[in-house]
Amino acid sequence: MFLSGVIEGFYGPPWTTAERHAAFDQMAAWGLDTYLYCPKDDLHHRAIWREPYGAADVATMAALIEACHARGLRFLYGIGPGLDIRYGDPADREALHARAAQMLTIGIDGLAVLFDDIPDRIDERDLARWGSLAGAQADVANELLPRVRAHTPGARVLFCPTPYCGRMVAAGHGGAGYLDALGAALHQDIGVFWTGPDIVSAEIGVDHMQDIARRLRRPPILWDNLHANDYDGRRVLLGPYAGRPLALRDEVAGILTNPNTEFPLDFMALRTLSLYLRADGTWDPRAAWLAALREWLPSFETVGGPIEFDDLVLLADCYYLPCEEGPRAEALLARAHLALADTSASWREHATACLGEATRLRDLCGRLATLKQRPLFHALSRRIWDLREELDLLVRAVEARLATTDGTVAFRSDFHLPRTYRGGTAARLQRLLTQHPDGTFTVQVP
Ligand code: GDL
Repeated sequence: MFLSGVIEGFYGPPWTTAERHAAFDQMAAWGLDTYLYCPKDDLHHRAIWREPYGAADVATMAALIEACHARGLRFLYGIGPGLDIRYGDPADREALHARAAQMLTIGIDGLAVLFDDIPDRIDERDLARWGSLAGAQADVANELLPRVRAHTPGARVLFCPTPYCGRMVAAGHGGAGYLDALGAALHQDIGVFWTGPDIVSAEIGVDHMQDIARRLRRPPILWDNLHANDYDGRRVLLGPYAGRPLALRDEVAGILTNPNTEFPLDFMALRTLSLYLRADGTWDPRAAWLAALREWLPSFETVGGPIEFDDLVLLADCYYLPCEEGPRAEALLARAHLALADTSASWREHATACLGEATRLRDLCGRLATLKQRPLFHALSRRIWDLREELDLLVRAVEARLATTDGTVAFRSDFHLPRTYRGGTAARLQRLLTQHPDGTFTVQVP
């Protein structure tokens, strides 16, 4: 049975109950069928995985599961014991079974045992017993399967490996031969998550998935981090579901997206995934994206009147995909480069064109502060503040250049002062090491 839907599986503040209900509404309306609850920062998910929920949390979770079921969706619960589990310890096994039983009692449709983002250590005794980390982890999941099914016939058990993408396997994470050992040891009915060639995969090909399926001895379930933004606080990902051919759907046992931490910014991720899953024949991510963006537009009403569709395209192109800006943002960047650095006879033309577009986008960022949907504004606020600051500086720089006769760029801004602008420890560390397009870093000599 193919699973399609959403993973609440990122780092950072978990969604609120109201946001989860809104996610369920969207999923039901758009034909997505599965929600996996596993926010990294629910303490009971990872840090204190042995401790059952208290009465108040149980009531909240039970109501959430009911709300999910009321929309006809499947509710899976994820638990991540890998930070400190002792694989061979019967008490740890019992703790895990007790957690599973508590969640099954309140109605979950399946349990996901997640071993991602943990040290790939295993103690000597466990290694001697199972021969590998993969063998030990598979044994934990295999032991759960009959218990889960005895409690809830038909419930699913899913598994996230410690190396969960091609790059990790190539680096030997989890130990040599991890995937093959897992494929051989894990019960055939247990589904396995996989994120593609990378943790955040710009592209995922059919050949890649077929190779992983062979090694795992089952088609994986794609845990897609394309729209996740928890690894970079300055960005949100509003682009289309892209970089996956339609034929990929036939190579996997499901596709679940783990999107932006801020739920109000996940409309495009969920909507374009749902369009991809239903597409016939060809998949044009940009066309699907433009259609989805039109659906999202009504959410952008401000107290000062509506945002135009074309404005929203420009804004969303600045927050597109992890490895790709949208075309309007690329055009703006190219124009900004010419406006500041071109030395040909036409630099003034470029500078004037750049001023128009940059000013428009800067002012749009300002106008968004009066969005009527305040949670949407709050989710965007810090990011568009950042963008606005940079656009404001760009406008000042271009204006300063236009005021010269020789086109040099050297100016000061009273609104971009040393230390308060681009200051702080993280920003200063960023300036110390410069990364080049091939990935290598060199030291920036001051
Ligand atoms: C990860 C984490 C996930 C996180 C994502 C993006 C998996 C299986 N685990 O490695 O929780 O949100 O990267 O940062 O993807």
